[in-house]
Amino acid sequence: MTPILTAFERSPDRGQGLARDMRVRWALEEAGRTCDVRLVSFDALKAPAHLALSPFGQIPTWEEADADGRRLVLFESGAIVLHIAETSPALLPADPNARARAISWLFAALNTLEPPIFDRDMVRILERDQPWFEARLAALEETIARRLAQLAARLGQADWLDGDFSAGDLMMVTVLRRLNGSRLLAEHKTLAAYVARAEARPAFRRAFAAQRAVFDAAD
Ligand code: GTB
Repeated sequence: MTPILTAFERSPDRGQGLARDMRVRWALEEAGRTCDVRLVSFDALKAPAHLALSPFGQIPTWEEADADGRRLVLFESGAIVLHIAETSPALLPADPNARARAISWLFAALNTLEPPIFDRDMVRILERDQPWFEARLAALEETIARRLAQLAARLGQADWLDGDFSAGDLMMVTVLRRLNGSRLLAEHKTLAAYVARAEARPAFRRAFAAQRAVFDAAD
């Protein structure tokens, strides 16, 4: 069975590659693997068939069969990327300590950077008319600025966060891309260059083009 990834039938990001199937598509490209993509409408996300895959009614999900034909269903983009990375030296180093550090960066991207960065976008889209809008946005941007300064300090002049490119960098860049074009990212030239370096990878470009083609076909 070819693995199946679910993605938005019509992504609200209009093909910018910000939906969370993008990180799975990119990981697959880095690993030299393919999958089938099943597109899901917003209504179908909350229907029983999709809820059986994703308890929260979200994309992405992942279905595959192992060598014994047992079916594996995964949800949560971090778990899916880690699952793919575990079988690919292009995404996780063989050395156990380096591997554990790369996984730390993957979790840092998801748990420490992504919440305020994602919330900033959601507040700007959904809460602009609320009386708390300015204060909430300022608080989120202060948190993001602090985290970016800390991340930039650790990256220094290196190309990647810990040695070779890894799933940790992949996840971090998918999160930082939400800040492309913002003052928050531009203030850290090394981080902006880090994102651009990752976006120039052939695997990223192929994954980006594939998700973009979905949006263009639906437009
Ligand atoms: N923690 C989960 C993961 O990492 O997999 C979060 C998954 C998630 O938030 N999925 C979103 C979803 O299915 C799509 S990617 N949302 C539907 C729902 O919850 O009902 C997030 C996203 C949201 C909005 C935009 N946008 O507006 O551009 C882009 C991406």
